[in-house]
Amino acid sequence: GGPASLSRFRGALVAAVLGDCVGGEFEGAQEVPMERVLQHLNSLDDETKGTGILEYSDDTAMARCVAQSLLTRAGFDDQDMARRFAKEYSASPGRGYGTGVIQVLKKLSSPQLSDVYQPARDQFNGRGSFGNGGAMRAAPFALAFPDIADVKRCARLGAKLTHSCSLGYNGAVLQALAVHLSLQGALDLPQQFIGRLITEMEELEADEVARHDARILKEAEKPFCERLYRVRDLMDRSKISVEEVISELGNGIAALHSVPTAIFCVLHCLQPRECLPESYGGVERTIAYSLALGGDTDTIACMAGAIAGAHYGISAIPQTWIKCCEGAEDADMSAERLHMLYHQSSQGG
Ligand code: R7I
Ligand code: MG
Ligand code: MG
Repeated sequence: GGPASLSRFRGALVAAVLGDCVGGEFEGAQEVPMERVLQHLNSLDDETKGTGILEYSDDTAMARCVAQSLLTRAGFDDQDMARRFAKEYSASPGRGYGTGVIQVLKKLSSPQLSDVYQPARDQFNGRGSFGNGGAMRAAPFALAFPDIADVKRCARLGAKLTHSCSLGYNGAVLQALAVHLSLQGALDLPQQFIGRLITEMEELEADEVARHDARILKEAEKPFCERLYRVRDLMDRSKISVEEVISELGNGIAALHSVPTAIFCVLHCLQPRECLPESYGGVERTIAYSLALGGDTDTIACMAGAIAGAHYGISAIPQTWIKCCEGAEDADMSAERLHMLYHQSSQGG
C-alpha cells in the first residue's frame, strides 16, 4: 500500500501482537539457536500439532489500553489512559509485568490520586524507570496522529505515566517515530530512515533533563544517538553475528538496550538472509531474527514487529500465525479504527 494505507496500519498492530505472543516462549533465554526459533514458528503453521493459543503479555495488554484510550477520547487523555492501565492490571495481573511497574499500576488505581504522573516519578528512588515498558506500547501513538509533533509529544507523555526517566520515555518516542516513518514508506530508503531517526534523537537528547539522566547513569552524552550510530554501522555489513549484535546493541529490558536493537532487526531483515527460510516474507524474517537474539524476546519482537508490519503491510502476515495468537484479530480491528482517526485528523476535522 501507499503511505499511511490501511494495510500498513493493520500490519503494524497485528505484527506487534504476534511478536509478543511468539516471543514469550524465549523471554529471558540467553541466546536462542535459530533452529529452535524455526521449530517454534513452524509449529504455528501445523494445525494438527495443536500449539493452541499463544497468550499475549503486558506488552500487548498495555498497547491495547493505549489504542482504546486514543480511540475513545479521539486523542491523548492522560487520566483516561492511566485509568485503563490500572484497570487492566487489576483484571489480569499475571501478564508478566516488570517488577517495578507493578507499584505504579497499583497507585494509579487509587481514586485519591491527583497527579497521574507522580507514581512513575517515585520509582527507583525518584529517578524513574528506564525499562522498555513505555516503548513496548508506543506503536498506537504513531497510528493515531499524522503530525510528527503530536506523535512525539503524546508518546512521551503516554510513557511518562509509568516511566519518568528520560531513558525510558525517550525510548518510547524513538519507537513511535520508527513506526511513524515506516507507515510513510520511509523504509524504502533505509539510510535516510536511520538518518531521520538520528536527527530527531539528536534534538530530543540535547534536552537538559536527558543530559542529566545520561550523566547520572554513566551513559554516553546522547545515549540513543550513540546506539543509532552503531545501528547505522552494523546495517551496512553483509555479515554480522548474533553475538556481535547483542554486545553492540543489547537485548535487555532497558529501553536503551532494546529499542535500537528492534530497529536493527527490521533493517537487517529487509533482505532475505541465509539463516532464514527462503519462503519467509519480511515480517516473518524480522520476528524470527528478533527471537534468535534471546533476552527480552517478546518485547524486541513486538517492537520490531510493529515497525516491520507498518512497512510490509497486513498481506505479509501469515493467517496461520494470526489464528494462533491471542488478541491478533482484535488488534486488526483497532488498527482499522485508528486508521480512520488518523485520516480524520489529517483532514483537520
Ligand atoms: O519497563 P517495564 O514496564 O518492564 C517491561 C518489561 C518487558 O520486557 C515486558 O515484556 C515485561 O517482561 O517487562 O517495568 P519496570 O519495572 O519499570 O522496569 C523493568 C525492570 O528494569 C525493572 O524491574 C528493573 O529491573 C529494571 N529497571 C531499573 N533498575 C534499576 N534502576 C528499570 N529502571 C531501573 C532503574 O532506574
Ligand atoms: Mg511482556
Ligand atoms: Mg519483555
